[in-house]
Amino acid sequence: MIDLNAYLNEKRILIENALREIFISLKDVPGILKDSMEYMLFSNGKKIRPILALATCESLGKPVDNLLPFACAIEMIHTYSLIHDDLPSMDNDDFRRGKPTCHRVFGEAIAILTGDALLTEAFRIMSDSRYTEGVSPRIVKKIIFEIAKAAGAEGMVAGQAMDIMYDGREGSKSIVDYIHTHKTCALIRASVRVGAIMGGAKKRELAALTRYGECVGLAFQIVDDVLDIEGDEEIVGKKLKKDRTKQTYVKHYGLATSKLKVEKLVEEAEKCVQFLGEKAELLKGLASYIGSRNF
Ligand code: GRG
Repeated sequence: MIDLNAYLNEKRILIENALREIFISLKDVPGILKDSMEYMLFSNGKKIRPILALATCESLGKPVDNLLPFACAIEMIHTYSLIHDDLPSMDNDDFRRGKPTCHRVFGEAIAILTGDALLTEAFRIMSDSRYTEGVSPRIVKKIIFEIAKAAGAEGMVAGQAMDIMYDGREGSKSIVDYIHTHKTCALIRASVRVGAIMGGAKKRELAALTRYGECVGLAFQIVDDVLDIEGDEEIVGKKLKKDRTKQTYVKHYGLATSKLKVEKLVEEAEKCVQFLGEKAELLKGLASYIGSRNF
């Protein structure tokens, strides 16, 4: 039996240490930018995306050493998205991860630049031979493409644009589905796929793991919508009940259906990884953790 909490802690430390190494290697960065990058990168995030990547690779029986820089890049892109999402021109949030948001501490211009720096550095790391030495160029290219597609104008940014455009409007089920699958799901799905690619997944395995990623990605966002209504601000670490004007799953499907949908998605995710046999336990555990999180 896997001790999931121990696994999550162990991997969080692994990712944080790797991020620290990357951060320390950045020498010629203006003080305020370095401070703001450090403030956000080492601020108690759950690291669920890089953990999903590592867990997928491990479940396929492959070591994660070569994957670690890519997992860090995913976390850096996620962190940039949170910084920009919190800006006054976007969600205008004062708290994130239980602390004042980046722009509240460093000002709006530096917060924008901190996001820009994290996004750009993520792609530098994935293409820097110092970090990718042991990986074939074909796999490196495949992974960079996967992450770029998920984070870009057809992925996370598309979802965020629609989220903003539909703020305060009636919207519809198909709009909320679009927003969730792009804004949140795309990067989570890509994290699983990157782990699968590095783990040498065969075509059918990759397809099953992709669906697993879609299920946990959507479940993750619906839980977020439920937490906005029912969560505890202290535990979640940000201001809640802020999504009333937004396109949320709860708005269009109701609270009970939203919770049921999460259960169904977790069940489907668990079925998707049955092919792993005993090795499925970890990904099943992560799916259930995502479906039942309270922060
Ligand atoms: C600015 C391009 C751009 C995109 C922003 C992801 C995102 C898109 C915005 C975040 C808005 C939000 C709060 C969505 C709910 C789901 C979500 C992504 C929550 C934050 O992710 P966690 O819980 O964060 O993994 P931690 O703090 O644990 O890293």
